[in-house]
Amino acid sequence: MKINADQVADHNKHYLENHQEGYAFLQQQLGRKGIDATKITEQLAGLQVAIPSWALGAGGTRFGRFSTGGEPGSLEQKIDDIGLLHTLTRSAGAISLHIPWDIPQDASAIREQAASLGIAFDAVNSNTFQDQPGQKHSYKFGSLCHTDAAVRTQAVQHNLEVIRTGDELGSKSITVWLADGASFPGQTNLRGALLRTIDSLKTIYAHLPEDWKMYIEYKPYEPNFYSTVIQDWGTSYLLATECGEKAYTLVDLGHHLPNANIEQIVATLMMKGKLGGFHFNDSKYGDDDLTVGSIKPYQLFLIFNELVYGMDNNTADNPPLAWMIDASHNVKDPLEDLLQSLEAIRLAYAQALLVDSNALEEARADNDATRAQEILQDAFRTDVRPLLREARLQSGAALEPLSLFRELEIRKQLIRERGKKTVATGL
Ligand SMILES: [Mn+2]
Repeated sequence: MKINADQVADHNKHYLENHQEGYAFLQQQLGRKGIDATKITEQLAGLQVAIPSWALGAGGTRFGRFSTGGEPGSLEQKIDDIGLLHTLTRSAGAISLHIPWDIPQDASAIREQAASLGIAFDAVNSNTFQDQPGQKHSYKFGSLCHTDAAVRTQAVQHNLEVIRTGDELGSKSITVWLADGASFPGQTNLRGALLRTIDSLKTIYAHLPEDWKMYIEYKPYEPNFYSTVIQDWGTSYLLATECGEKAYTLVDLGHHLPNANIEQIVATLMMKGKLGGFHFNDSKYGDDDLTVGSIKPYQLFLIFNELVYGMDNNTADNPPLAWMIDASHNVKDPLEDLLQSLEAIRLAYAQALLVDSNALEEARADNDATRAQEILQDAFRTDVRPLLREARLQSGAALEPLSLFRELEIRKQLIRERGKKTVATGL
């Protein structure tokens, strides 16, 4: 199914007056503080976030999975779903594929379909955390870190295959996340596993096309519960540095131990020009993969505050970041969930753009912690939703994407087209 421009225009007509009133008021308020609302609106419109192909169906947990109905059963249908999100928001103009869950049968047809919907191919993701049917060696005890060279070779070859697939689609980066580790003390030689991982990653890196990047994702635990080979940003940074200048650290918000200061990690990596990208989600306890901004919106704002600072003071030449949502759960309609996540990311970005960085530096120079907090929270407590709406209006998206999604009864239509008991491929 597709949403046409008339449907968006009709919807916008209904909400326009209310929006214009709210936007004019905020524009005036911000103007008094010397902030140009139109400039922020433009910056917001420029932020495109990639949707992962695995977030379009109900994610489930290891205890069960409850289909939403109308879930995409093929890569073509996944791209169609992202097309819906992009039409509603004009901020979801990219897809991130998981191989082998989403191997295109006809790459040029897929490329064409995506292009017709305004969707680019973001990072491709390799998968050596599951065994695939017909696979010769098992990853039960690791992949790139495995003690058996034959397993490591198989895992390296898979990554090279992922790069080839991505290259056919026009992707420019690969994300490597490993489940490799140990569930019990003594199970692995910690140094040995890391050395073997460095070696395997270097082999993959050597085959990276000239204009590609490699993102190395870290995670402290799960599915292994005693140690993970790439446990934290420091290990990822070490690996990226060992590999070379096209390798970067990727930060997944859920991949930290409780209360980790993620904004500080952002600041450090950007200082070194080694922050590659983001996987957005939210969590209460661990890698919960909940809707972005649903649990800790202030943390998200503080992270964006460091990102904006890093982009404005890019002394180490950090490349443009890859933004991606990496969330998946059991309860909400996955498309509605992604609309909420897209909104939360832009909200945090808009709030961060409001921070008076000169005043903040002055407060810091005076060691005025009270004033510094006031400056940050003044930005955080500003209702920036009119800015987001204006950015959408100008780019031809819906003023209220979630409302339009419901007004058009999109899920009902998807169920009619695809059936009630469909299960998204790969999950
Ligand atoms: Mn991730």
